[in-house]
Amino acid sequence: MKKIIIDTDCGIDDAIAIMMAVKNGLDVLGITTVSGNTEVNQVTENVLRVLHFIGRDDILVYKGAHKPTVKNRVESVKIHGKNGLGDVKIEKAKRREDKTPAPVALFEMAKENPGVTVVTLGPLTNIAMAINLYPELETLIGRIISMGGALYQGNVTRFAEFNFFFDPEAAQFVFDTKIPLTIVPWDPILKNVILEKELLNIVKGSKVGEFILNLEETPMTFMEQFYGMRAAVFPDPVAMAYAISEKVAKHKIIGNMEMELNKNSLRGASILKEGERMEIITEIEPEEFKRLLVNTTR
Ligand SMILES: [Ca+2]
Repeated sequence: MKKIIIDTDCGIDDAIAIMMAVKNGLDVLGITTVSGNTEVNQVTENVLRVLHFIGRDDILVYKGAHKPTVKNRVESVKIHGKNGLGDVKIEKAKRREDKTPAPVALFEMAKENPGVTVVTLGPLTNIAMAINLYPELETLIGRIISMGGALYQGNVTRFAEFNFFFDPEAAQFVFDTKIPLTIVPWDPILKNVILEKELLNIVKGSKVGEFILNLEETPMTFMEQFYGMRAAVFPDPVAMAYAISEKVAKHKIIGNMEMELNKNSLRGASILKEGERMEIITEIEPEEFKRLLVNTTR
């Protein structure tokens, strides 16, 4: 079983990604939480509840950063609702998070499992902080698979995608390390939507499936308003799907990304540059993604 650590700002699509990891047989060593889609205390609560829902109260959860590295004006993302899960209700877990802070836990898990893959579903605040505290992480982490960035079109500003926009300094900090890096940007995700009609078929007759459908209700309304179609969009699950099966990437390029850190209208944009620093997924294989989503509902 492939070992992974998940770092998440658990909103709607993070919840689906976490369930996807577990249901497709990844060995989830632990989950670290970070502010992003919602505030870190709520994020932690959401992760505990999602794990409880799928009967995995054994996976330890570690709370991480409350704020981005540099104070940054970020509008709250209405799409994720008051509780970060589109206000979908889910039973409270009977346990709390572990007392170890996320960056420390990241180091300890990587030390015990050198070569481990870290899948990041939120801003990179915890990861940057952990590497800053424990530079050995540069050789202990085998790969980071990160949902973040936009090549041509953002989802927060015209140019910037939410995760990297929320903490661009942390993203740049991670880019500047030697850890092998796979970026799953917003652009191919927006082309990999599943129409409501098809989603209904995929999730039919399953408790997890029904939960996925309820979670996707708000994003589908958002998609309808902005793109004129009721369709579900899966940013974090696509990154997780790639951790499960590389076939999910139909096309990827080798290149570099640099974060715009200046306080101008481009702040938080990820600028594509020539180089060999990272692999960037540019096209998704829809059938492979759907196969893993179907497994998630079983
Ligand atoms: Ca997320």
